[in-house]
Amino acid sequence: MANSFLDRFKQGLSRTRDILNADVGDLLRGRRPLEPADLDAIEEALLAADMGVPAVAEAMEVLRARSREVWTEGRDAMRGLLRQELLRQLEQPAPAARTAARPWVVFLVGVNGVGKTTTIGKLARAERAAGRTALLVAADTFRAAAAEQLQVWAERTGAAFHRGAEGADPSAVLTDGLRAARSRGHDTVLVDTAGRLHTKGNLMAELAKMSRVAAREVPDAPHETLLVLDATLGGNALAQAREFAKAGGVTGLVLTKLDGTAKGGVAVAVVRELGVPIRHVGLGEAAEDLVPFDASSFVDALVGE
Ligand SMILES: Nc1nc2c(ncn2[C@@H]2O[C@H](COP(=O)(O)OP(=O)(O)O)[C@@H](O)[C@H]2O)c(=O)[nH]1
Ligand SMILES: [Mg+2]
Repeated sequence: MANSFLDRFKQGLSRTRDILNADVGDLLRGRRPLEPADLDAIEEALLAADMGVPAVAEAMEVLRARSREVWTEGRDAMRGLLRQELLRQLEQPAPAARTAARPWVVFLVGVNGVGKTTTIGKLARAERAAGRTALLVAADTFRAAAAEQLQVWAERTGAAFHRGAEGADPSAVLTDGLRAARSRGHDTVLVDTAGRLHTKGNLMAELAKMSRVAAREVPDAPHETLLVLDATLGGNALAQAREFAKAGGVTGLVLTKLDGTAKGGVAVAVVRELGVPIRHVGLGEAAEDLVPFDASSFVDALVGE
């Protein structure tokens, strides 16, 4: 099981890992004490993988401090040190475990195109596989096509579906959806939110309002708010993350499109920046291409051989 995650991460992160292995693999293998120029090369490779300046600076401080001695500890000692550093930066307290709350309400937020709707489809599949019923709520009312796309996922995964009219107030659609979930006894409600609004109204204010509305219908809802970030955007995903974090309430991250990007290091940057854990990683467009995040396998896939 653990190995299959590692394999999938490895596959997904192969382009990011290639940067590190091609440019500095020999240095990390540590057959000699590293010179300042070697350390600069390692730093550059980490930045090229989009780990972000603060995370890289912190890791390099440790590598620089120990580079003169650690290589004598044998093959891969430098790599081990880097691995430890990245793991330390990626590890976050685990989110509160799922309670008996029913329905369990999850919001997915993020800008257009990052993969919110697709991720809901993948999560719906996982809910169904776990033997739970799920209702997908199309609160992205900006485009009719958005609701239709979600409906396709509902049909594909055997989940129930709720939508409002195009251009309807997202909070009103949400209220109706949650009432339907309660009366039909659904286990889980997955809420697809808009990355843009019809009105010039502020998206963050709208999302905050939706949270209040949810709490009125279901105690303590939303139980999770997952911010979806597109790994291919690298550092730009970080800027988006900051905006959404300001709106508050983000309990976890989903990092999509890790397959095929060389910017997988952005995982370290966003966790460090927001202080919330990555919950899932998207490794493709199909329903089964969502993997629970595991920091240790992820770091192995990133800096392993
Ligand atoms: N390669 C890849 N594509 C993805 C992934 N997640 C989503 N996509 C694609 O990204 C595009 C936008 O996804 P969508 O769910 O519509 O984004 P939304 O606007 O945030 O709802 C679609 O073409 C998806 O198939 C992923 O993990 N890997
Ligand atoms: Mg969408």
